[in-house]
Amino acid sequence: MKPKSYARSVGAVAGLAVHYRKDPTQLLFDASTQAGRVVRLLDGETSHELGILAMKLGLMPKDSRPDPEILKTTVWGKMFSTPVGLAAGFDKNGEAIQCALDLGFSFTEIGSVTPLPQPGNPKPRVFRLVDAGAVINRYGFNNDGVDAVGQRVKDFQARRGPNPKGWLGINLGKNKTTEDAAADYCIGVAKLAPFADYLVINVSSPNTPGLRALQGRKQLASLVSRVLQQRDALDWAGQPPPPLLIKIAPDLTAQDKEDIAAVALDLGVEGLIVSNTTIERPPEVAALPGGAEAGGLSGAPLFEPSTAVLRDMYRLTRGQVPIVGVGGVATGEQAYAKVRAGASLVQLYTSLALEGPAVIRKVKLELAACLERDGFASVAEAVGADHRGGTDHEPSKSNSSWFWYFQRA
Ligand SMILES: Cc1cc2nc3c(=O)[nH]c(=O)nc-3n(C[C@H](O)[C@H](O)[C@H](O)COP(=O)(O)O)c2cc1C
Ligand SMILES: *[C@@H]1O[C@H](CO)[C@@H](O)[C@H](O)[C@H]1NC(C)=O
Ligand SMILES: *[C@@H]1O[C@H](CO)[C@@H](O)[C@H](O)[C@H]1NC(C)=O
Ligand SMILES: CC(=O)N[C@H]1CO[C@H](CO)[C@@H](O)[C@@H]1O
Repeated sequence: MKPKSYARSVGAVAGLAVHYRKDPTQLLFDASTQAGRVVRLLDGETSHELGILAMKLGLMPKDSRPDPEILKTTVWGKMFSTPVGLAAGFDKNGEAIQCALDLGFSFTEIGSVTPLPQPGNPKPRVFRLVDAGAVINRYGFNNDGVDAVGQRVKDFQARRGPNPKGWLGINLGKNKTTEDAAADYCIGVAKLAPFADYLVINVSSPNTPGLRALQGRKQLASLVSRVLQQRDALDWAGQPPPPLLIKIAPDLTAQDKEDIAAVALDLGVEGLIVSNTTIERPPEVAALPGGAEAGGLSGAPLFEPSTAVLRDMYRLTRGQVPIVGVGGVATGEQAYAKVRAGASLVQLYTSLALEGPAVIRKVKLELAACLERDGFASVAEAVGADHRGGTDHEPSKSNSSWFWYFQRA
C-alpha cells in the first residue's frame, strides 16, 4: 500500500472508531444494514424469514437510545415514545414482538392471524422491486392460527411489566374459505383480545361491483357491530377493552370512503389504519421486472395514494377518529406528511425490509427535525395541520394546492 493511501485508511479507521465510541449501538445498526444488503440478494420470502429468525434468536440490534422528547404522544390513553410503529405482516405469528419494540418501534402489529392455521399461496409470493423501493406480495395470509399465536401473546404479556414501553396490536384475519368474515373475526377477538393493546380488522376489499352503496354501508355496519359486541361481551374486569381499528385499502371509491367514515363515527370505532397495499400498478412499476406480478403493492409507489386516502378519511371523520398512517414511509419527511394529513401514528414495513433497521431511527430523528423546523411543540399539534388554514405554520411542500383551494373555499 502506498504511504498516502495507507495514511488515509488509518485515518478512516480512526475516524470510525471515534464515531462509534460516541455511539456504540450505531455500529450494530450499520452492520445490520450491511447484512441487509447481502440478504437482499436472496429471494424476498427467504430474507423475510431470515429477518424473523434473527429477531427470534436475539441477533438483531437493540436501540436503547431514548427517542426525542418531541415525538412523545398519547393515543387511546396510551403513551407512545414515538408515533412510529411496525405494520402488520412482518411478524405474522407474534414470534418477535419484544424484538420489534427493541429495534426502536413504539408499537408492533402482529398478524394477520386467522382462526385456523393456513399455508397461504404457492411460492414465489413475494417480489422485491428494489429500484422502485417497492414490494409486491401475495402471501395469502399464511399464519399459525389463533391458538399458536394466542400462546405467544399470552407469554409476552405475562413477561412484560406494569409500565410497558411498547404496545402490541393484533391484526385479525379470516380463513381463506370463510364466507362469514365477522364470524372469523369474532373467534380472533375471543381468543386474542385479552392480550392486545389494540385490535385490527380488515375491510380492505376493493368495491364489489354491483353492490349498492347503502348495502355496502349496512353490511359494513353489521360486520363491525358484531365484532364490537363480541369484544364488549368479554370480561374486562372494569378495565376498558382494547380499541378496535379498521384497516382499509387505498383502492376505494368516494362512496366507500363515505360509508367507512359514517360507520366508524356511528359505531364508535376507535381508529382507522390507512392503508393496506394496493392492487393498482402505476405504469412505472408495471414496466419493471416483477412489476406485473399479481398481489398487493407496497412501498414508495404507495406513498402518495395512501396519503391521499388518509387525508380524505381525516376530513370525512372530522378528525374525531385517530388514524394510523401507513404506506411508503421511508423518511421522516414522509412520516411528517402523514401526520399533517391526519395521522396520529405512523407505521412502516417495506422500507424496513429493503433498508434494514437503521431506517427506524432515521425516520424518527428526521420527523423530530421536521416538527421543530415548522414550530410544532408536539406530534399531536401537527396531526391534521394540513386541514387547518390560517395557522402560523407553513403549509408543507407535499400539500397539493388543490387541497388548499377546497379547504379555503
Ligand atoms: C410482505 C407483506 C405482507 C403483509 N401482510 C399483511 C397482513 O398479513 N395483514 C395486513 O393487514 N397487512 C399486511 N401487509 C400490509 C402492511 O401492513 C402495510 O399496510 C403495507 O405494506 C403498506 O406499508 P409499507 O409501504 O410501509 O410497506 C403486508 C405487507 C407486505 C409487504
Ligand atoms: C380482508 O378483507 C377482504 C374483503 O373482505 C378479504 O377478501 C380478505 O381475504 C381479507 N383478508 C384477511 C386476512 O382476512
Ligand atoms: C390487503 O390488500 C390485498 C391486496 O392488495 C388483499 O389481498 C388483502 O386481503 C388485504 N387485506 C389485508 C388484511 O391485508
Ligand atoms: C372459523 C373457521 O374455522 N373458518 C375456516 C378457516 O379455514 C378453514 C380451511 O380453509 C375452513 O375449513 C374453516 O371453515
